[in-house]
Amino acid sequence: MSCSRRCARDVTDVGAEMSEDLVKALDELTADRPRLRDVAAVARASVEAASTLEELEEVKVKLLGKKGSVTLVLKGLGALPPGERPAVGKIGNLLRRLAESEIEEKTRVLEAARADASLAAGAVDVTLPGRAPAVGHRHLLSRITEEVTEIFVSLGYRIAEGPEVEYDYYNFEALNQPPHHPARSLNDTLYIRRKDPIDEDPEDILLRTHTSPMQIRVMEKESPPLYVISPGKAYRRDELDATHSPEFHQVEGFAVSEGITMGDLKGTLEAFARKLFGSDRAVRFRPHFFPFTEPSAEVDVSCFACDGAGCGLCKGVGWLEIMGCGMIDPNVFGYVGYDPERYSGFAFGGGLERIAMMKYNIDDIRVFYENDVRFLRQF
Ligand code: 2NL
Repeated sequence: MSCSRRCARDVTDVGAEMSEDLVKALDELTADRPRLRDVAAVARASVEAASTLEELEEVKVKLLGKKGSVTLVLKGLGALPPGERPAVGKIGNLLRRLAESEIEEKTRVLEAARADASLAAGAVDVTLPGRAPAVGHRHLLSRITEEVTEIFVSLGYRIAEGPEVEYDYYNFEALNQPPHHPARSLNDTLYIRRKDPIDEDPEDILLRTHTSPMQIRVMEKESPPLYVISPGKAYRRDELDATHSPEFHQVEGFAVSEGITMGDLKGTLEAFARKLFGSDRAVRFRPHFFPFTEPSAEVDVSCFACDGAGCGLCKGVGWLEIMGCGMIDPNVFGYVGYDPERYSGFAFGGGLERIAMMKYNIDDIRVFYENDVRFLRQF
């Protein structure tokens, strides 16, 4: 911007010198011809007064057009007494050169000004400090999912992900929950109605209630030994409150081979719990019931806030429940075509929100889904 303004001034200065010679000559020649002096003065003043290129064009017509004041001086020569003609002719020519050169100079000045204005209108000031883009990071749930799966990957497991809309067969039946099992209740499960309920049972597809159906799919397709971890979304008919959400995240895993025992299950989950919650954690297995494992247990870690003494986090119990587990029920092996006399295995599962809430002392599950960056950016 400053350059083009400086250039514009330079142009004016150079032009002014050229015009000055013409003005001086005209001044001398028109000393006793006031009308011609006026024509020169008006011509210069009107070029000077033009403030836009459009106005300058009008001035040009008024001075140098067919009926322009300067043109008329030259055109009028014929009507003058012959003795006057050379002197007036000379003045007329000087007038025309002066008008032309002043218009030309002014054109350059106004063009430079117009370029300045349009630059300024769309200006990017490259000297201003940059605006740093806000760099985000992964969501706490994504990080916890990765942290949990990475621990199992380091133990030799592989990750299997699959559909969130499932067949009733994979979600319930093959997991030893037959048609009248209470877990299949409409009150707990989000069934999906098909477009054509005549062809198919309208209630045989649903939003999976856990990620175990994926594990059935892997077992059905492949043969032991298998070590698989399966993270993902799961859905239940829950009202959203501080501890429930109809959409949540789970991680389940299983190991199947020959000779797998409950000792392997305990060692694996102890290693996992200590890696996630700290090497000084105690781990306990509390007998429980799940339809797909027998025997079954719930896994607790000693509360890392109070080290087992009892506090607000563990509600005075000294222990935090992190997941469920058990030895895979022989009936499940029946569904996937494994010989339960030859193979055995264990399985486990837990809610990822629950694990994150315990690890980071979060008391309301809704903060995972509300996308309030004031919460999210702390992790
Ligand atoms: C829970 C219970 C558990 C499993 C999940 C499982 C999967 C297959 C076979 C057998 Cl394919 N079991 N998963 C087993 C025991 C417990 O989780 O309520 N977690 C929050």
